[in-house]
Amino acid sequence: MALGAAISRAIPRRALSSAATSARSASSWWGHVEPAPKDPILGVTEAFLADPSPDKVNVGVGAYRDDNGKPVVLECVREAERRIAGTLNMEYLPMGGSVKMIEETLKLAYGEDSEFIKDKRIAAVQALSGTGACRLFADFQKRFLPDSQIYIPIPTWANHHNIWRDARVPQRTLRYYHPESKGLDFASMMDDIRNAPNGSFFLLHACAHNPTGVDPSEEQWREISYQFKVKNHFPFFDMAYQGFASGDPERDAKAIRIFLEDGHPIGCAQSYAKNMGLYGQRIGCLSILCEDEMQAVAVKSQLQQLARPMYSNPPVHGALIVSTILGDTELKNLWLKEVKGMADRIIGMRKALRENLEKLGSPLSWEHITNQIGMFCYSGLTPEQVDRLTSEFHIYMTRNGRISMAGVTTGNIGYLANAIHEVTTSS
Ligand code: PGU
Repeated sequence: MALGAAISRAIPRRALSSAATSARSASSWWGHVEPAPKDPILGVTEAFLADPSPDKVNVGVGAYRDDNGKPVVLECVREAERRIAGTLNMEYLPMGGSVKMIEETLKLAYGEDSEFIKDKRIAAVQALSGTGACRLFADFQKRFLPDSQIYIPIPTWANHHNIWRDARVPQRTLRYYHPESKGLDFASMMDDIRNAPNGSFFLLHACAHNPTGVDPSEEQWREISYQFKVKNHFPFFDMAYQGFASGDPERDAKAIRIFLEDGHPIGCAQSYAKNMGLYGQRIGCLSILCEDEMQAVAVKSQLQQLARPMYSNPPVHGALIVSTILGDTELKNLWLKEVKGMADRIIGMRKALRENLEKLGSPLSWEHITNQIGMFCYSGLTPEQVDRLTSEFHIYMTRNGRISMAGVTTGNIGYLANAIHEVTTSS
């Protein structure tokens, strides 16, 4: 029964105010609700699933596939699940999540021997994967610095805009990508950092920038960090792909380590969706480096306070998997090997896609496919060319021309290259 109908049956009509009855008849409580636009990334998967073609290829969502195009559960995860099964209870976690999982997770971002961890200067809570960590931070920012804004790189993962919009934090643009060179627009980026009001918040992708696959070099990160210091800006790192850029989680934390060395307070969103393949487990961490332990205790308590009315406490299973793997040397080493394996397969596919396009005699340069890193190739295909790939070849990707290299396999690469060649050389 519709909610409106239920209410009007339960309450005598005369008891309702005339305004309420005239404004909304029983059936029109939600009459003003328009269908939401499709999500630019997850909507691609929906369209892919609905396509009956046997040739269809999904290079939309950033989810790793093996060389047969199948989703992967890492061997370290399987083993952790075997160890967990039947041995532990499923009671609520504390509001801030699993202490053990957080301990191990902070080591990945801040370093195994981080003085900040030892000094208990980091306020950290388990989060609903990377998205939840970003959202919790955005809400925290709004609650405690309500007049602040955030600078967001252009382009970025589309959901960043939704997250800070829903947290009601105004957004400013940080120029990042140079379409002609298909590389970093470092000069404009530095200008925007210099021209922002002192003490601004900036969202930075720690590694494997989504969607461009373009990261600043180590030298450039040092310059960025220096300028942040001069301007007293706050860096918030979204690290959704630690391990996917170089194959080594330690190397992929370099940008964060540079900022830490330079003495910045930082915020950091970590996710195990990609690097442990725990997508649906929704397991991640939000951390904020504070001035001292007392401040960290206060900040953590407020993060928990934000989480409590939203989801009370985070889910337990993913946290158990992560802490089982990272807390055991043998399993951790297996994980590191498997992360490297995933990153290497993607790097191999980049080379192969470029070679395939060059062999087809493409007059265009495809060098950027191998220059870019991480899960995505920002191909430079126009929205119209993407539409043709979908309608004529059943190839699904986001309309910004982003190809999830994780979905490219030896089985589909020839077909994909041919189709890209076709839409970029004929109209
Ligand atoms: N941050 C960045 C930069 C991301 O690319 C993603 C996921 C996330 C955070 C959030 O990941 P969690 O699963 O919440 O940990 N981006 C993927 C996955 C699909 C999506 O849009 O959520 C993508 O394809 O861009």
